[in-house]
Amino acid sequence: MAKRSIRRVAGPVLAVAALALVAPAAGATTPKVSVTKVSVTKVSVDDNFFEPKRVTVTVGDRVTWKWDGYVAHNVKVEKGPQKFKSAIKSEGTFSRVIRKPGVYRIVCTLHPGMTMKLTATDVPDTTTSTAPPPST
Ligand SMILES: [Cu+2]
Repeated sequence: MAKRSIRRVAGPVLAVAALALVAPAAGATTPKVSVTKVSVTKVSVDDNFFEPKRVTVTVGDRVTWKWDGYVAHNVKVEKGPQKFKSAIKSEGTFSRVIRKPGVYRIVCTLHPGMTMKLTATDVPDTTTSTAPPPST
C-alpha cells in the first residue's frame, strides 16, 4: 500500500523536471538577439545633475533621459557632432538615437555645472548601414 502511493508521485515529478530542463535552453536565445540590435541607455535628470555623468554608447543606440527631480531642467548638446535639445520640463522623458560618433558635451542650460559627457563609438561592422549594398 505504501509503495503504491510513492510510485504514483514519482511519475509526475519526473515529467515536470524534464520540462524545466528544456524551458531555459529554449528561452536563452531570445535576449541574445535583442542585445546585439538596439541598446537603450537611460540617464536620470535629477535636481541639478545627470546620473550617470559619463555615458558611452554605440552609434544607433537610443539614449533616454528621464526627469526624476522636482525642478525644471532641459537636455541640450552644447558641443558635439549631432545637435539636439529638449524642452524645459520637470517630468517625463526625452530620447534621441545617436547617429554620429564622437564626444557630446550635454548641459542643462538652466543650471551651470549640470553637465554630462556622452561618447558615441562607431559600429564595428556595417550590418546596419543605410547605404544600399553594392550589388549589380
Ligand atoms: Cu537643470
